[in-house]
Amino acid sequence: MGIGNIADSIARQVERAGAEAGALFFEPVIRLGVTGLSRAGKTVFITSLVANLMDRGRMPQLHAAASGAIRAAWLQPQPDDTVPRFDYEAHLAALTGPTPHWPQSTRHVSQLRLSLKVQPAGLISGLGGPRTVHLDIVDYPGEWLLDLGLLDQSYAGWSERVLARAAARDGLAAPLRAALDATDPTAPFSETEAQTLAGGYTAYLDAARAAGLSDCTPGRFLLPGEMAGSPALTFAPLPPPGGRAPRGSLWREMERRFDAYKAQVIKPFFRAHFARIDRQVVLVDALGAIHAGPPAVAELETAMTDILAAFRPGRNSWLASILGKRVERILFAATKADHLHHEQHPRLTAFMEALLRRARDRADFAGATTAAMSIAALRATVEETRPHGGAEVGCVRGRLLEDGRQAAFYPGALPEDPNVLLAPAREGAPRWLEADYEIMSFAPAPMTLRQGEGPPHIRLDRAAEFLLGDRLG
Ligand SMILES: Nc1nc2c(ncn2[C@@H]2O[C@H](COP(=O)(O)OP(=O)(O)OP(=O)(O)O)[C@@H](O)[C@H]2O)c(=O)[nH]1
Ligand SMILES: [Mg+2]
Repeated sequence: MGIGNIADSIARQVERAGAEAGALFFEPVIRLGVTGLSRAGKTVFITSLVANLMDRGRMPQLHAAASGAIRAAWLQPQPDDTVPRFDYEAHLAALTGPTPHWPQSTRHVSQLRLSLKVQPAGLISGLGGPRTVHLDIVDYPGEWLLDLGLLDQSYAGWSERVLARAAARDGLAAPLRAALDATDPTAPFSETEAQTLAGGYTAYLDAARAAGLSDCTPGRFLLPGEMAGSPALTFAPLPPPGGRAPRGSLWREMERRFDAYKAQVIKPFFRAHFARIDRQVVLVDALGAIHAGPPAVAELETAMTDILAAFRPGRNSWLASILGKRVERILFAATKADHLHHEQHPRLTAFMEALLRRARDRADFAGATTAAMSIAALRATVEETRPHGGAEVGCVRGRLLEDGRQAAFYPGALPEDPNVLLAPAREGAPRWLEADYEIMSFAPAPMTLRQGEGPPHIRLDRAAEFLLGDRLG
């Protein structure tokens, strides 16, 4: 028997053994968490990623796709029976149908399993035959990560912090403050009053979020899901009672509900979903924050620091005790980069890096590899160059969301040095002095997808390579 035949024969045996053992015992699972604050682009990201992993023609920078190592990709029932399935088909139909539109906002955690048949190239790795790698994608709101910070706060401490912040948000918090001024925390508890106060506090959080502000705890107030109206979600911060509040008072019941929120809302989420994640992408609408102004950028920086705290095991002893494994890779992606001509993308990435630097400097990611990128999960624009103020500037053109008209758009030049944005934000400037940064909402462009191609994107393939590439080789 020649060397080649021996190799073939071994290969066949290994293949058979591998197929049997593989089917029975070992099919690796990658659990990819996708998070970001509300409207950051999570649903569009997951939909386009899955579509582009199934039809890989637009994924040249994902090596396993370009080399042909990924032989097939298909959706499977997910392993977690009690988590809602990510509604991939409906979201894809929205984005790529005859009248393309953005998907609905998401109210809860959801999950999807994509299975990949992978046949690595090369003699040694080829011996084992194709193997199946399962990719479990979990979509969850970044606001829920912010809640981690509540675990080591008392109700009194949380109330004080929240009300101090509300005091700095003049106009937004006026109705809430008026309601609280008229409230006696030591008065006997009444459900009607609790509901009114919780409603007022939620309205304040909604207004803060609409103004582009990021710090909006408790995260579940904005996205209550099936828990809407339950006592654990019906509380609000109160001014200090001045001494120990009596039993049966408003303060004591609010305090009890705050503790119930921690035990029955926050902890179960971290245990069931967060603790099992291997790879994480944090999506950030950096352009939206820049457009909203320095206060929004300042809040975004704070929120990112708080979000990153969740990836810092050891800081929170409860979290450290439930973590089954470490998150190995974390990608911070500025989304919606198709609002900018590509010549500006490096500046957006530099802004992302600067935004995260403080948080990263403080965080010990325990060996996790991190990266920052600018991406568009679904490219809704094309680029063009136009005269503007005596020079040629790079614009983008697309279909406007409000009236469907085609329009070219120049968002303003992002500074080369991100500190031009971060310094005024940190110093509390109310608005940008130097420039204005516009933003326009584009609708997804009508498209005819060619055989084997997923929806158009910007650097989704690089994002996938960073997040998954090493496990698909
Ligand atoms: N131009 C452009 N807009 C995008 C892109 N991704 C998201 N958007 C815009 O951002 C909005 C929010 O995107 P989603 O994917 O629904 O965001 P999300 O994080 O799932 O939002 P919630 O479920 O509400 O938390 C969309 O409705 C689009 O207007 C993109 O790649 N390009
Ligand atoms: Mg969503």
